[in-house]
Amino acid sequence: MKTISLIGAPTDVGASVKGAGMGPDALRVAGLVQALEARELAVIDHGNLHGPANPWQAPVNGLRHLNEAIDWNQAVYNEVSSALQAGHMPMMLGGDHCLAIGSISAVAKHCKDHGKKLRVLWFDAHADSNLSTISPTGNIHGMPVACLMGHGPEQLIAYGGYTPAIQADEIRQIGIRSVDDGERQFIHDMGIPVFDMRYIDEHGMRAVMLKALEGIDQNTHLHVSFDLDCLDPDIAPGVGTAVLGGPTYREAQLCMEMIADTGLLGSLDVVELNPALDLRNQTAILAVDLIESLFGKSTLVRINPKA
Ligand code: 6HN
Ligand code: MN
Ligand code: MN
Ligand code: MN
Repeated sequence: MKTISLIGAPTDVGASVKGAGMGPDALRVAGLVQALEARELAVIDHGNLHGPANPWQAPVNGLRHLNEAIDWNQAVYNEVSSALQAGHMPMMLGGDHCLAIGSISAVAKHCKDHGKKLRVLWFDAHADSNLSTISPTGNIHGMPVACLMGHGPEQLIAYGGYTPAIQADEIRQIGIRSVDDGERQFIHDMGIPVFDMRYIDEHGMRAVMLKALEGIDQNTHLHVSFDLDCLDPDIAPGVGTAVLGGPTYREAQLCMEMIADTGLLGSLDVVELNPALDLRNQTAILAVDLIESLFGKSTLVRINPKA
């Protein structure tokens, strides 16, 4: 039986909208543990990590709450690393998306040490590829992809003891529709593969997922970094930085189902849930529903999906 390690990281230090720190508990209230157990998974809920309070300060040198972000990511890095070492599948419950720096740094180090190929699927409305010099906000949740690729404050780019944590060809971004000008240039210069909403509109989600999963094999560790603001705000209003025009319920389900079919999921981040902005916890309930599909719950009537 697979064991899932739930790791709550209740902070919004990377954001400027308050509330993402309540995300882990809202997911628990929405029945995450029971839903996973119903998938015949063993679940160890490690509870919530501890870290510095959010000082709600303005950015300094283009970075808001740098020291707090460093500490939270170290805590996430440590806990995700020990889950992987124990042979468990870490599921990091955010918290804002800056925490993916610690989580994915741990996963990348694990893959490096075990000779595994890494493929990160980054579901997001945003590119999260800002630098302190180009960010319009200074919010570190807008910077994790750049940090993971070696561009960021030195304490945020080397958790695993080497830098960059990941290469451009190890990540695919899906659902993007809000990109700052500086980010656009950075993504282009780095060669990060992006399936933006226009691409999804024109090619369809199935074609996108087939492409995003191209090249994986039995030795691949799939990491899903799921920013819930990827979803259309009509179905997922409980996020801090909502952007119109995201994937529909069925498109999101198809993504999860196609990932489940690979059998290669190795780790997961669920981030940016903001219960303070949600309606009767509906975004958390939707997240749990999608996570069930990610772990193989199927609505298929056919016994052989390929038939
Ligand atoms: N997220 N591009 C904007 C910024 O402030 O850098 C928005 C970032 C949102 C980040 O949702 O994880
Ligand atoms: Mn553990
Ligand atoms: Mn994000
Ligand atoms: Mn986002």
